[in-house]
Amino acid sequence: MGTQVLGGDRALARWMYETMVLIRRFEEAAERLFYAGRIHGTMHLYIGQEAVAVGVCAALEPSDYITSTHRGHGHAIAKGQDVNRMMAELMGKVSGYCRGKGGSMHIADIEVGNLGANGIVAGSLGIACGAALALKMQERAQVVVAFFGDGAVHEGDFHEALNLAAIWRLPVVFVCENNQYGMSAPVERMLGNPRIHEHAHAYGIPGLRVDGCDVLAVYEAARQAVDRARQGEGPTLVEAVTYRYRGHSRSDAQRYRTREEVERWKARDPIPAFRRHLEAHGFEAKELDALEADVMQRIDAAVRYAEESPEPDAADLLADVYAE
Ligand SMILES: Cc1ncc(C[n+]2csc(CCOP(=O)(O)OP(=O)(O)O)c2C)c(N)n1
Repeated sequence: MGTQVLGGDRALARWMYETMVLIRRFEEAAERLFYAGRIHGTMHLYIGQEAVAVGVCAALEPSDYITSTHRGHGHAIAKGQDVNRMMAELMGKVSGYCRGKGGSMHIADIEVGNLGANGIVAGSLGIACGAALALKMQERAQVVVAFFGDGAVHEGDFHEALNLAAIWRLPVVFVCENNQYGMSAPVERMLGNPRIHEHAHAYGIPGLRVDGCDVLAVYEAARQAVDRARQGEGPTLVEAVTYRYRGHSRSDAQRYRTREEVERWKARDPIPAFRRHLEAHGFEAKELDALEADVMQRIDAAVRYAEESPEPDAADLLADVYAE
């Protein structure tokens, strides 16, 4: 039986499933290490939102760029970053992306086009506009995606970025991951118009709303928006409706939501849903099982790599704080 998923692009469908599973297993391992006291500071898990990072990054070329958020592990993995170096960074090891000095919220890799995660809500939008302006001035055909949460829509930066990108027709795609909450604040209580994609209309640009639990739907919307940006037609706001299964960060008692609500969203988990879709379109269960086992081995290897890597030298504490 042949596959009709993604018009028969079996390799892309496989990559999407593999990458969603890789993100999930990476974060489950990070969560275990955190509880075991092996990761310090805080951490914001992306579990539940994997279809957004993967659907969007599947629509990008390797030379395109992304900017990310405090919940950025999924974006980094979907853009092709190395899970060994990511895990080492979380554990504060010298083999990590920032030589162990950045941690969970500061993972970047210019080589694969991730201009960086950062902990400033709405920080990703302005950085994306700056990069997109540079690309436009240099007449390069690349695109920048800014990932951000619903909480960023309350910030002035969101509005300034959409306006500038619109009037300058920047090659940027704004991807809002509406996971329903900014910390403990539900989106309906924080926004006069909680239909976030409609905010695009105020700036004269298209706004799309998509099911963020459906990786193929996210991919289709992202493709439209990326094509538009690449053709010089300017920005699009994509709102992906999704949910985070874990708390805001590792210190969240989650009193603002019910267990029933979480269970309702978990019933729509994007990973088993896509697996069912693949199996209905010609993928064999044993092929997907093997793929999952391989992902688990890569994660186990990443944890070993991080554990066996040396701690940074105290003498390097102040190195790389400023660019020379
Ligand atoms: C400018 C700014 N204001 C406040 C904070 C504190 N803060 C950190 S994360 C967060 C909530 C972000 O919610 P959202 O943007 O929806 O992203 P999510 O955590 O849901 O992925 C807040 C208020 C911050 N880091 N930066």
